[in-house]
Amino acid sequence: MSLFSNIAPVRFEGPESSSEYAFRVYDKDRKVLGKPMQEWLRCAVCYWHSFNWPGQDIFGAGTLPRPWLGATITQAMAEEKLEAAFDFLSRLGVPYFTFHDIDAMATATTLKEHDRNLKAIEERMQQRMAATGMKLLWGTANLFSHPRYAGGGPTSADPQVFAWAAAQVRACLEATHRLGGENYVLWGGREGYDSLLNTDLKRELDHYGRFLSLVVEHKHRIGFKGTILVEPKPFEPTKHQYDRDVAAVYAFLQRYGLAQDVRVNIEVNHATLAGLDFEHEVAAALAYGIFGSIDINRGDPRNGWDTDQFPNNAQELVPAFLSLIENGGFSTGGFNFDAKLRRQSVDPLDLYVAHIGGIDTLARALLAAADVVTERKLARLKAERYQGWNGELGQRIESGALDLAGIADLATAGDFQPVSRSGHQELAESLVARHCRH
Ligand code: XUL
Ligand code: CO
Repeated sequence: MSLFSNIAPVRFEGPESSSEYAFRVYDKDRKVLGKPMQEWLRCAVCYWHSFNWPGQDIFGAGTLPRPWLGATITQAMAEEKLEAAFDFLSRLGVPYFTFHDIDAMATATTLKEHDRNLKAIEERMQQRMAATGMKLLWGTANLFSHPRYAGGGPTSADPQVFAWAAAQVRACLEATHRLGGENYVLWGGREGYDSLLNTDLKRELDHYGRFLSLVVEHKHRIGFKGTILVEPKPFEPTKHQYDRDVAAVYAFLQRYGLAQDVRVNIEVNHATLAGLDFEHEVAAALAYGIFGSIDINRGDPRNGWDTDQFPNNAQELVPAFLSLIENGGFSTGGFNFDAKLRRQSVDPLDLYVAHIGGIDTLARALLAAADVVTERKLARLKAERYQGWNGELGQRIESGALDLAGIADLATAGDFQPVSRSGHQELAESLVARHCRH
C-alpha cells in the first residue's frame, strides 16, 4: 500500500469512457503506421517532480503530501519513496521512468557516502524494476541543487567542484548502465553565468568540453551502449546557459569534437523560453544528426519561466510529430514527462490525472500526424515546392559541380527570371488542423 494505491491499474477504455482514470486515446498496442503506440511514444515518468518535489516554490513551502520527504532523507525514507514511485508507475502502466541520483537516494555529505547511498538505492531499484517490468529511459546526476554548485559544476571557477561533478557523474553513469538505462542525460543546470564581468567564458567552455569528453570516454570504458544526451535551456537558473538551444549545443559539440557521440534531449518549454518553436528544435536536431529524446512538458505562453506543465494541446504538437514520424520514431529516446503538478493539486490521484491527460494528448498528436502522413497531401505540397531542385540546374548546384562563377554565368547567360510560386502555407496549416479530431 502506498499513497498512490487507491486506484485500479489504468486501462484503455476508449473515447466514450466516463472514468477520469482511464486512457481515452492511448491504446498501447494499437498499431499506428505499423508500430504500436507504446513504441512510438516510449513514455517516461520523472522521479523528481512526481515523487521528490513537495510543491514548494520561491514564495512558499511544500503543499503536496509526500510523507517520505524531509530536510534529510534517510535510507528508510528513500525506500518508502521508491515503493510509492513504483506503485504509481506500475498502476499508470508506462514503460519508463527517469531519475536524478539525489532524487532517489538517501542524503549524503561526502563522496564516499554518496557512492554508498546511491548503490544502496540502486539495488532496491533493480529489484523493483525486475518485479514490475519498468525500464529506465535515462539517469542523470544533479549538479545544480547543492550550494557547492552555485557557480556551476563542470564550469565552476573551482576545480574541486569540477572533480565533485566528475565523481557524481561517474557514479550515476555506472548506476544507469547497471540498471539498463537507455540514455544518460546532462542538463547544464548552472553551466552558464550571471555576469560576464566575473566570468572567463572561454575557459568555462573549454572545461565543459573537457568534462563532456571525459563522460564519453568513460561511457566507452564501461561499455555503456546508451546515448549521452545534453538538454538545452536558454536561462534559469543562470542568466545565460551555455547549452542555450539546439544550435548552440551543436556548435559546442562540433568545437570539442563530440558531435558523433552526444545528442540532445529537447524540452518543449526550454524551446519556448529560447524564443523558438518546439518543432524547430526537433527539426534542427534531426537536420544536424543529434536528435535524441524529448522532455514533453510545456510552459505557459504568458510566463517567462519554467512552469513545467503537462501537455494538453495535441494540435500544437503535430508539427514535431511529423518530424518524429519522418525519422521513424525515437531510437533510444522517448517522451519524458518532466512535468509537475500545480501546488494546489494535493489529491494523490491528481498525479494520475495529469499523466493520463498528457499521454492521451501525445496519442492524439500521434494519430493526427499519422493521418497527415497517410493522406500524403502535405508531403506532396513540400515535394512540389522543391521540385526545381530535382532538375538539371538544381542537381548541378547540389552536387557541387558548379562554382560560384559557374552559377553566376549560367544565370546571366540564361537570363533567369524566377517565377513566383505559392508557398501554400495556409493549405499546409489546414491540412494539419483538419486531422486534429481524435
Ligand atoms: C530543468 C530540467 C531538468 C532536466 C534534468 O529545467 O528540465 O529537470 O530535465 O536535469
Ligand atoms: Co528537462
